[in-house]
Amino acid sequence: MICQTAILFLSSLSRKLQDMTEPAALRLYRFPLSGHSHRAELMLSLLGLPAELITVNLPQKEHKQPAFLAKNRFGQVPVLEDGSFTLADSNAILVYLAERYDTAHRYYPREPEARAEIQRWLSVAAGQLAVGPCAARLVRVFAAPLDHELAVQKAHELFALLEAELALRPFLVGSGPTLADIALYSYTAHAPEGDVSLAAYPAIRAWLSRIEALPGFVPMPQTLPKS
Ligand SMILES: N[C@@H](CCC(=O)N[C@@H](CS)C(=O)NCC(=O)O)C(=O)O
Repeated sequence: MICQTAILFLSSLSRKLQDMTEPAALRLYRFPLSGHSHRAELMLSLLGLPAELITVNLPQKEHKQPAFLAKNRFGQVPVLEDGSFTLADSNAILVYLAERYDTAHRYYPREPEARAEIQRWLSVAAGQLAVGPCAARLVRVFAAPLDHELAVQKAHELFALLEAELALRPFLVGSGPTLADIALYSYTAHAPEGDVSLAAYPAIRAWLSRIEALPGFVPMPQTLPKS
C-alpha cells in the first residue's frame, strides 16, 4: 500500500517536473527585423528551447487583423504561446521563459537585489532604449514618422550611461548574463542602422561581443552592412 502510494506520488512528481521543463508547444509570433521580437527569440535560443517562429507580416498590417489582435489587443509583436498560455510583451516573455524554464536561475537569479536590478534595466529597455536607438532605427529602416534627431540624441545619452556601467563590470547585473543584458542587446547592437554610431563606446562594444559569444546566441538580420 505504502509502495503503491509512493509510486503514484513519484509518477505525479515526474509529470509535474516534465511540465516544468519540457514545453508542450512553444510558438513565437514575431517579425524578423523587430528588436523586441529578437529579444524573445534570443532568450529561447540561449535556453535551448525549441520553438516555432511564426512571422507576422507587419508591412501588410497582419498585426492589426482580428486573428492577431485576439492574441494581443495592442497589435504588436512579439507574442509567445506556450500550449494554451498566450503572452504578449517582450520583457514579460523574458521573465516568463526564465521563471518557467531556466531551472538553474542563471538569467533571472532569485536574490531580491539581483531581481530588482534586472527590473531596473527592463524598465530602461521599455523606456530610454525604445525612445532612443530603437526609434532612430525605426526612422532609418522603416521610415517611421518620428523625430530622428531627438532619437539619436536620446540614444547617445543612454549609451553614455551604459558605457559607464559596463566599464565597471562585464554584464549589467552581477558577473554573468541576465535578462537585463538580453533586453538591452538587440537595439544596442543594431543602433548603427539608425545612424547611431557605437564607435565612442568601447565597453558597450566589448559587452555586445560577450553576449554574441554565449552558447546558443542567434543574431538578428542586419539591414545595413556592419561597420
Ligand atoms: N512593449 C512591447 C513593444 C513591442 C513593439 O513595439 N513591437 C513593434 C515591433 S518592434 C510592433 O509590433 N509595432 C507595430 C505597432 O506598434 O503597430 C514589447 O516589449 O513587446
